[in-house]
Amino acid sequence: MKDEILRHLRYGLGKDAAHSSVYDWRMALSRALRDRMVDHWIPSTQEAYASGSKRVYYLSMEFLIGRLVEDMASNLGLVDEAKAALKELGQDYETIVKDEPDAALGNGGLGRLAACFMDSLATLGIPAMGYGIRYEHGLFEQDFVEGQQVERPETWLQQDHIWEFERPEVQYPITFGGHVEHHDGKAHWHPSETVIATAFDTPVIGWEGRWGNTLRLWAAMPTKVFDLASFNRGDYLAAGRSEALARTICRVLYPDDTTETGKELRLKQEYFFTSASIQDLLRRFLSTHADIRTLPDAAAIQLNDTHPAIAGPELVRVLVDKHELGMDEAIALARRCLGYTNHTLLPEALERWPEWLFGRVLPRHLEIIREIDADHLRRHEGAPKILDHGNVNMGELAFIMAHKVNGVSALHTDLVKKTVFNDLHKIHPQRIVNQTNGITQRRWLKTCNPALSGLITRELGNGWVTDLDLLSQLKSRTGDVAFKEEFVAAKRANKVRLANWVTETMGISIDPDAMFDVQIKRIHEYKRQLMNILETVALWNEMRAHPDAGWTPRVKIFGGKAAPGYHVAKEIIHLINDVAAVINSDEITKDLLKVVYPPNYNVTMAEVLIPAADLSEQISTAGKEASGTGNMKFALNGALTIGTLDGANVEIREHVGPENFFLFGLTAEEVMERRTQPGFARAAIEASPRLQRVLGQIVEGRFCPQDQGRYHGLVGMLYDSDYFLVTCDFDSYYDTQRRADEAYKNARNWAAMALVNTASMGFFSSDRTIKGYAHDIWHVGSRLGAGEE
Ligand code: DL6
Repeated sequence: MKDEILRHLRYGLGKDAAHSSVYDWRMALSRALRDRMVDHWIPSTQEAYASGSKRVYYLSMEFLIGRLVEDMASNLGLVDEAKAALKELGQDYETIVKDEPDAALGNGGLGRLAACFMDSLATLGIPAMGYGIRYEHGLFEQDFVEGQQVERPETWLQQDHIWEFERPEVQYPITFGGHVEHHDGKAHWHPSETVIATAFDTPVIGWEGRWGNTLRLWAAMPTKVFDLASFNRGDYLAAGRSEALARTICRVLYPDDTTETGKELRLKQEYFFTSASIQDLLRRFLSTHADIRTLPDAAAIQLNDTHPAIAGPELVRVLVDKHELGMDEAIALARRCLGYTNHTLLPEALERWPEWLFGRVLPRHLEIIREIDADHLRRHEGAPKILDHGNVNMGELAFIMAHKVNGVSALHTDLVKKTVFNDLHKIHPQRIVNQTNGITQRRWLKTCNPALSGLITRELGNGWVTDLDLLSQLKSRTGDVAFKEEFVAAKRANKVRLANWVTETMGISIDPDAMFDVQIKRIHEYKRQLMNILETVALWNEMRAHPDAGWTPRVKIFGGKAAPGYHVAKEIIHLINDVAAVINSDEITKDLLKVVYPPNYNVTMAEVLIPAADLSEQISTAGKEASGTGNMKFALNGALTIGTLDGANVEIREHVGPENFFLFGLTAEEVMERRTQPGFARAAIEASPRLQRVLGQIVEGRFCPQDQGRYHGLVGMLYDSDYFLVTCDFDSYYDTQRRADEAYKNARNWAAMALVNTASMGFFSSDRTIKGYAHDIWHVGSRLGAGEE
C-alpha cells in the first residue's frame, strides 16, 4: 500500500512526498484504493456479462453518496493497511479522510436511500447499475448570517472526483422539442434540440470486495462545441447556444425534494438522464440478445420516485418507433420491466406538468402517453387518467406503466392504497406492495461508529456486517453490567468527540453528560422542527423558574437545510437560531440547556451526530413522513426515539418494543379527523397555558428584541391554520419529553433500553430491503459464488 501510494503520488500527481499537501496524499491514497476496487469490479462486470444474468437498473435523480475514501477502504478491508502505510509516510489517515468533500448529489432521504441500495446490491452480489446525473453543483452549501439561511453554490467538481472513470466512448444523443410527422404508418420525431449524454462510471464495491457494480452518472455535452458560422457572423449568443443548453442540463441539483419546480429545465433533466439510461441498457441488452421481446428477462428497471417516470413512454417509443412493435405489445413489454417506488404522499411533491409544456419539450412522448391512457381506459373503464385537466400526471404515469408499485414503510404503503392511488389500487389490487426502507450498516454503524462497532465485533464476530439480524444476540446482554458499561463508554466517547467538534467549530461548550437530543433532516413544516423549538422554549421557561428542580441537562441539536424558496422553513431556521442565541447566553440555565445548530448539515455531519445521540427526534405529523431512514440510523447507534406513529417509526417501535420508545401524538387517522374540526388549533392553544406562554414570548419579540414583529406571521399561522397540528400535539410532546428526562436519570436502565434499540435493528438493514425488492419486484438473484459453478 505504501509503495502504491508513493507511485501514485509520483506518477499520477507528479509530486514528491516532501512537497505534497493533504490533498495530494488523499488523491494518492484514493488512487491506490481505486486500483484495488478495479480488481474486484472488472471480474464482476465480466461475470455479469458472460452469464447474461438479469440486471437491476436503478434510475434516480439523486445519489447522496457522501465521502468515499473510508467507505471504499472499509468495504475492501484495507483500513488498517491504509492507516499503517500512511503512518510510515508520516501522514495521518483521519486528516486525509476528512479532506474529502461530500458528493452531495441529493437532497435528503430519497437520495441517501439510493446510495444505501447501491451498497447493498453490491454486497449481495446482485448485478446492478445505478443511473443518475453528474451534477456540476450538488446540493447548495448552507451558511447562517445573523441566524438566517444563506445558500452558496456547492463546488465538489472543482477538485478531481478521483473515483470515477470518464467513458467518452459511451455517448447518446438526447433530443428535445420539434414536431412529429406520421407517414408510412410510422411516427417520425423531428426534434429541434440535441445534447449528448456522456457517461462517468464510479465502481461500487460491496463488502469484502465480493462483487462490484457501477454507478453511471450522465453529463451533458453539446453536439458541437460552438457554432463557428454564427460566431463569424458576430452572433456570439447563437454560437454558444448548444453549449449553454448542455451545460445547464447537468449544472445543478434542484434543491427541493418536495415541491414541483414547474421548470422546463427540470423536465429536461429528467428526460435527459432517463433517455440516456434506456438507450444504454438497450444497447447492452442487444449486444447479447437477438429478440427484444425477452427484455423483461434481462432488465428490471426501478424508478426512484416519479422523476424518471418518463422511462415508460421512452421505452415504448423505442420499441414502437425503432423496433416496430405494436403499441399495445410495447406498453405491455415495458410494463414488465418497470417498477415504481413512491416516496411521498405530499400533494405538492407529486409531479405534474402542464400538457402544453410537456408537449413542447417531448411531443412524441405526449402522443405515446395518450396511447397509454387509451390502452388503459379500454381495459379499465373509468380509470384515472395520466392526461387530466391539462396536466400530465407523473404519478399516474408511473403507476400505470409499472408492474409493481411500492411504498417505503408499512403505514405509507397502506396510505398509498387508501389515498393517492386509491382508484388505481382498486383496479390493480395486486400491484402495490410494501418494501420498508433500510440503511446500510456498513456505513451507518461499522464506519461511522468505530467505538460501538468494535465492541459488537469483539462480542459477536463480524458476521453482523452482512447479517444485521445477528445483533439480536445483544439482547441477552441487557443485564450484563460490565458489557453495558462498555456500551455506555462507547456512546460517551462519541459524545465527547461531538462536544469537541461543536466547541471547535461553533465556540459553544456542551456537556457530554447532558442528554444529546438530535433532530437532523430537511427543514419542513411536516417534520415539525417548529414544535421542537417551541418545546425547547417551554422547557427553558420551567428551568429558569425552578433551576434547582433536578432537571436532566439537555443539548438540543438541530441540523438541516430548507429549500431556498420555502419561506416558512427559512423562518423556522431563523427562529431556532434566535432562540439558541438567547438560551445559550442565559446564566441561569447555562448548565442545564443548550441549543446547537451547526450549519450545512450533510452526510458527513450525520456520521458524527448520529453515533453521539441519546434521543432521536422523529416527530412528524402522523401520515406525512413516508418512512424516514434517519430514525433507523439513530436506533442502530443506540439512541432512543421520541416519535409519532408515522412512517417507519411504527415498525421501529414494534421491533424495539413500546417500552423502549417514547411515543406521543395523534395517529394518522386522528390527524385527518382533527383537521375537520373548525378552530382546532386555537382550541388547542387555549387549552395549553404552557404553549400560550411560549407563543406570547415569541410574538412579544423575546428572542428578537431588535425586530419584534419577526415571527408574527409564523405564530399567526399556528393560530389560524396549523395544517401540521403542532398545537394539537404540543402538550403530549412536552409531557413525553419529561418522561424521557426521568428515564435518562436512571443511567443503567437507559443503557439497557438503548442496547435493545441497537439489538433490534436487524430488520432495518438495506440488505433486507434489497432482498425484498429482488424477490417481489425484480425477480433477480445473487451472483455471489456463481462464477465457480
Ligand atoms: O424513501 C426515502 C425517503 C423517506 O424515508 C422519507 O420519509 C421521504 O420523505 C422521502 N421522500 C422524498 C420525496 N421527494 N420527492 N418527491 O424525498 O423519501
